[in-house]
Amino acid sequence: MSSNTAPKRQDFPADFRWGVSTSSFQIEGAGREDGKGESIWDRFCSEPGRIRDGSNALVACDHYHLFPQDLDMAKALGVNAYRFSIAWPRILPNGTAGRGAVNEAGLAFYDRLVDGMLERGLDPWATLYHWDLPQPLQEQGGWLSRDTVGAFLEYTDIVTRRLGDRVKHWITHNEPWCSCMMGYWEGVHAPGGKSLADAMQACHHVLLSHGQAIPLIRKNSAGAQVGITLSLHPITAASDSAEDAAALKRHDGLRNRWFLDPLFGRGYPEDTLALLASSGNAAPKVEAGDLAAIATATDFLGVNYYFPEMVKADPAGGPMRASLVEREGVERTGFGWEISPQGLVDLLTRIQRDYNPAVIQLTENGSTFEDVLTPDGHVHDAERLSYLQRHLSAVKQALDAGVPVKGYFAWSLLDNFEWAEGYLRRFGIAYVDYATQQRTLKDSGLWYGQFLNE
Ligand code: IFM
Repeated sequence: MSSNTAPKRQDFPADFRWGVSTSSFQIEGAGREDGKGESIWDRFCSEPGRIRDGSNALVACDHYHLFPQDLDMAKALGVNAYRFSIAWPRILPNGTAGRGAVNEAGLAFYDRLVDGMLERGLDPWATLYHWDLPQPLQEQGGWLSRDTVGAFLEYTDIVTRRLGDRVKHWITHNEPWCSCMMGYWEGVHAPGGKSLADAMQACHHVLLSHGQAIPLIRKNSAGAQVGITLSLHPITAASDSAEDAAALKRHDGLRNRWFLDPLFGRGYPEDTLALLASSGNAAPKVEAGDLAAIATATDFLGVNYYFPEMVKADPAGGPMRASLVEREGVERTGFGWEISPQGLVDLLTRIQRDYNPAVIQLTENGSTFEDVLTPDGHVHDAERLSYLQRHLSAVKQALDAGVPVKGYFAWSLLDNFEWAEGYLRRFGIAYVDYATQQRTLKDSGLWYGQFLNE
């Protein structure tokens, strides 16, 4: 199938999982309702200059109240799976049960949400951590503190005991790169840290909490499938030079292998560890048994794909920096991210070749453009539609090449709060009018529905 031809559902295996993806902080709103505690993102939003449009997510898409209509829309699209995340501060406003009661109203909300999915024939895919750490835990060090691993296990135990009878797909963490590197090193995400060493320590604790949570989830949710979702990138070098090849290896080490290697039982990559050691002693502290825990077997690897990267050597940039090359003449999304369906094929085949996971779930893929709700009541998002079609064709290509991709989740069902960009970026296949909370399926969403129902 050429990547220019619209794909057809029948081209995919009958048991392929079709979904949409969302996250708690980005859509729920109800930021101060029913006992929900403050998260690091609530705090980050309240700090001047952090969010580009000065907004916050206290209301967002008001999904907390409007979820029945959102689930109706997902059902009408014809998806059979719905990915969502649980807001830890809704369950444990103080972060841990030891320092405050479990918030029954928070658990009851996720009961209603999950039951709503099941009533509509949508398989619930729950992510336990999509970045909204309770602020009280941040005040104890956040992911820099090993105690947060214990707090995560406590939270996981409470949630999976409550929902584990109905939720049978669990994702421990969404994109540790973003929560740790953007949050503790680049300073552009909560909690706004600026230290590479901190980011690496945070990352280690996140991965450790993933590994230690797996047996707990399996105990509380009989027959559940458990995995982690990573944001991964295919990376190429700007030239054939040895310097650019070295830059590629360095960049890939931190971006991709740092996560994949330990999850697949190889420990942290030696070359990246050496670079970290020479970069202000930035390698994380790892205790005996940690790497074995991180390598605990999972049922699937969640992959989020958005864009490829190209790097060239940058002698002035310090050992961890390979400078990114902005390729000219390529298509880009509204965010400036390069559009490359071929990049998805390359990424998936590389993961299979190098790590051979039994199952890959494409847990996010999507794009942002300047959408306009026109007077005819439509959003003619031709670029997103084309992006979606071409990436589905890429998935098919990867399947044909023998990659075990078993599901595709479009990011996202709704336009939503796009972190440091606030509401300036619309990733939804449904447009949200934030003033009225009206949802309108964009042309891309209408097409996804036709594709799924044909
Ligand atoms: O909105 C985010 C999501 O929370 C995590 N993956 C990438 C998306 C687009 O930036």
